Amino acid sequence: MSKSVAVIMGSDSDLDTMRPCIARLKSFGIPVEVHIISAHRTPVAAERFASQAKEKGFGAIIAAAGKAAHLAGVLAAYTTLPVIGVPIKTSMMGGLDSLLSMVQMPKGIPVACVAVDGADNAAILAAQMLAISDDVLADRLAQFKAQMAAEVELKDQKIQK
Ligand code: RP5
Repeated sequence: MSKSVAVIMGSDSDLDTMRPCIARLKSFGIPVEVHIISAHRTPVAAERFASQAKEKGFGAIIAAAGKAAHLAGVLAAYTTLPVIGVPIKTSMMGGLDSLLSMVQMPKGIPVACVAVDGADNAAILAAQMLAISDDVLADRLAQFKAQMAAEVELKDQKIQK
């Protein structure tokens, strides 16, 4: 059984964007726990969750937030687990605000960050992190990549006709 991954969102309004992340993690057989925890609205819960995450058996944390998107950074402050941020698209600045809030971390507290609304890639990156010490998961990732390559090759063959 592989380690689990926590998917934390700043708001329930982030859930639809994050559904592909949750589905992808499950497709790899990774146990997932999903929570709504806000860096600003529930900061004590953010500290509590991140402080306990490693001993609870999580191998990585995915944190999705928009606007002043400090969630990933706050979680990273309280854990040695890798934290992957998903900046959520916003109506005001298209998610550039979320991206910069998330990625411009001070030296010493890194956050890995995928593209705006990059939920699927966050799941794949978390799986790759866990696969470093999980050969079964590494095989599933290899199969996933082989299938993706086969689909691209098929499309290439189709346009040759
Ligand atoms: C952030 O503000 C959330 O992560 C969300 O992306 C955004 C808007 O939140 P709501 O006002 O919809 O709860 O904290």
